[in-house]
Amino acid sequence: MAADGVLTIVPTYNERDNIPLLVPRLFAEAPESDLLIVDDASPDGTADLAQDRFGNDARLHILRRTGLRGLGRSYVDGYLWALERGYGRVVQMDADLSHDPRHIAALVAVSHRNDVVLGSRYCQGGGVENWPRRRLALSIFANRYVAAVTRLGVADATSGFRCYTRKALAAMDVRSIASNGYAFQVEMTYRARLAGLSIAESPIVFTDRTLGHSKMSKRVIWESIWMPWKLRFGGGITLGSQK
Ligand SMILES: Nc1nc2c(ncn2[C@@H]2O[C@H](COP(=O)(O)OP(=O)(O)OP(=O)(O)O)[C@@H](O)[C@H]2O)c(=O)[nH]1
Ligand SMILES: [Mg+2]
Repeated sequence: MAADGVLTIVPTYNERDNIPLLVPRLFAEAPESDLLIVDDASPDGTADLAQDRFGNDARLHILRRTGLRGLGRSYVDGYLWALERGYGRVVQMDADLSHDPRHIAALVAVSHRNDVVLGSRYCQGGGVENWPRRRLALSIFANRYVAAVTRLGVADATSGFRCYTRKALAAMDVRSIASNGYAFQVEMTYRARLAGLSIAESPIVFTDRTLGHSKMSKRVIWESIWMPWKLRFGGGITLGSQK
């Protein structure tokens, strides 16, 4: 890995249908990027499957988590893994083919001028495909809600397709993040603002998952309702520098 290399982090939980499609697409679209799959001991054997199929590619790394499952904790473990190994940029994306690896190059390019780049569905050129109307309405509402409460000034604060520079991750004190679902992305954006980092949006077209199952839960939705208020009025987030 080059000193200023790119690491793409993909959290997985029961994604054995998607991983065999995603990994080759990702390496084809972003050949310069290493890939870290952060798997939460998926009962369907996602991590073993990834290892068996793609383990001979030196760009692939698998972080196998044990203990309590959690999307937020998985991202944080991935960021720390990247910081420890000296990567210069981290891209993060979902495994379910909602996020198209063809957008990685633009996210990385924009990150040369900005500390944080959000892959945005709700900016010029961005969009959503195949989402049921109800799901789209929920996402648009969620983003307007977050924007009104947090005053972050971004169009897509809940997007999970992003790029962070090393400087950004180090400034955001990621170890202390408590959120887990969509609120995790919002809290990361909020911390970026708090740390005075520059945030840009780059268009992505998001496609609804067709294989595997969503892990969105009631708890995740509740968390995304109250977390923006907590961030604004009682977050008590203080950013210590990390590395
Ligand atoms: N490591 C880890 N990954 C997870 C966990 N929950 C979800 N993921 C992964 O995080 C990504 C996003 O999860 P999804 O279930 O697609 O959630 P979503 O995109 O909000 O929901 P849908 O729009 O319905 O797909 C996928 O790659 C999941 O496999 C978890 O607890 N641990
Ligand atoms: Mg999804």
